[in-house]
Amino acid sequence: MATPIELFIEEMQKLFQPDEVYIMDGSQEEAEKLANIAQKSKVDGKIVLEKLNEKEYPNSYYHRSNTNDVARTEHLTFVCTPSKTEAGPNNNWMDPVEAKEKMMGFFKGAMKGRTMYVIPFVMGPPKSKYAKNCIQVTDSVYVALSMRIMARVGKQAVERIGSSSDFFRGVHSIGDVNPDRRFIMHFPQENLVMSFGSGYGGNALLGKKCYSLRIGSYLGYQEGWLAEHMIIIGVEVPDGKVIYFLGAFPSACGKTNLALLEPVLKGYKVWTLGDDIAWINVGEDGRLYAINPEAGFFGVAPGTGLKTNPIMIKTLKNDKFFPTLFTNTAVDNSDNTPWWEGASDEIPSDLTNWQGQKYDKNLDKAAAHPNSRFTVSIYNCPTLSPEYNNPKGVPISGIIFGGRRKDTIPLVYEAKDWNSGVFTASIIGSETTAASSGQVGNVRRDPMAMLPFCGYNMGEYFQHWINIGKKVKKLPKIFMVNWFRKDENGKFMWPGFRDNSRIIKWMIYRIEGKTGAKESEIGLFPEENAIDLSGLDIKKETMEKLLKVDKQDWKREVAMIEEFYAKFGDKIPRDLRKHLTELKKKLGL
Ligand code: SAT
Ligand code: MN
Repeated sequence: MATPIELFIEEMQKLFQPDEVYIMDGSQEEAEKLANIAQKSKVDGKIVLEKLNEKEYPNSYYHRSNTNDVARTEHLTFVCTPSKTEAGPNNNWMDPVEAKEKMMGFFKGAMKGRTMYVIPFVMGPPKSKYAKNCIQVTDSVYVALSMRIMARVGKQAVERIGSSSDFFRGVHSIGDVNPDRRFIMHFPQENLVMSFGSGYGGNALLGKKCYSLRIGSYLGYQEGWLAEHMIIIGVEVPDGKVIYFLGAFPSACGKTNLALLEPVLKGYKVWTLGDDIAWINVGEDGRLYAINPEAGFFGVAPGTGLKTNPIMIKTLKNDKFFPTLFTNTAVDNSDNTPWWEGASDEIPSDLTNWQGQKYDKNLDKAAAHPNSRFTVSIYNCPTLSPEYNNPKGVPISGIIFGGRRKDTIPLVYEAKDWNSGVFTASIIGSETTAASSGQVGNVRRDPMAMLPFCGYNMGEYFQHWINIGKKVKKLPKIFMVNWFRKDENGKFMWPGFRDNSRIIKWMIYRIEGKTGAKESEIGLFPEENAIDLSGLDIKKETMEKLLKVDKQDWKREVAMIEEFYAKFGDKIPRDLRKHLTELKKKLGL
């Protein structure tokens, strides 16, 4: 008798009518074979992969996408639940029957003349009871290779699934890369995603945002855990102890830099466990434990350099894992290396821009696309935590939330307790960035940095957070940070990057009860001189400004929060409304 996996492949083959079917085993030889195929294939008139300088960037390939396919397309992303309320005002909704019909129209025969790659993968450490089994099909060799980097691809997934039908089904075809025929449809109740018309990470690597966050958050709601848009790090302190943190920031707000941080403070070290997604469970001892479902980094290239993120540069130049991919960066023709703004101070003289033309600094805004990306294995990372594959995950002591705000939000503050922390996270606003198509620089509400990724009604999601808190015996402390506050002249006031370790040190002191805190309208603040500023040239008044609660700013903020909450009607938990009322009272509103 055919297994559910075999039946799924057969069904996909009938639907897509590919010339060939290739089932991935996850081996290095296979990856080399696929990279060779990609160097000979064209999609949309462009060679899929081009080999880069082996000496400078071992195992690395360059990919240029269609210029219309460079970011997530939130307006084409749908959550297809039986009722619209289940998806919530935070999602685009389509009736599941209608959505499937639409997708079937696109999918029928879409792989004629192509190969269908079948990708079995596990999200999470394969020995973990928290890990999940998945199969994706795709007709893009670029997507297949990217999946090998981002997930644990191979036979182990097939073995774990066995004769069960309990696995995620990801159905993807790059189609004709036409934005008019592009949709990313999620069916949480069926553990299924259908995606057509895009090869871009968040739209096409279905194990990532689609499964690990949108479907994952729904599964977590059903099963009593959390799927979050968070980094996982272990911070080693001078006495050798390691304290584990989660950190949630909207896309392109420095998450990856924080995940691979090289602290300026002596005796401190950051161990990396993940830079984008965390699955969080209540462990047997009643603490929160996090695993990283992913196996690689899909990071924004621009701004990544030896000064801002030296460990990522080492990761990208490491030869451990095959392959590493660069997408929509520029290429330095003098030595065939990838280049992006911030890779070096000087702009190389002979660049091909991300669109494939000779770079002209008078004509082009930038040589690399602002959302150009690298895709690299986490095993290449020299600061990879030895706990990365721990099936239990790592015990969490602190959760850091953040956003990109030029004003209003102070450099750091702490929530008084779990529910205040949930409130603080629910009101996050952030300036939009290039990771999603649309305008850059507007402030939009992005609770828990999950607005584009929560697969069900966000009001219920907030309640789920509150409920999880009730199940946990030793709750982590919750902090809010803003590295991006600017002065009157539009200059960043806080140096950021490696100096952010100073803020983390303060958090650890708070967690260990080594320092007190001052009450304010919005939360607990560092006492005078409590942040270690040794060796940093920063004025006392700048620090005061960075830690100020400006009532005028907060008045505007409260109005935006009320507007956002109003969208969810009575789905907003009563406790969060109470927090908002209290905040208004404290601000004298
Ligand atoms: O969604 S992606 O993973 O493609 C990028 C991001 O927004 O973090
Ligand atoms: Mn992300």
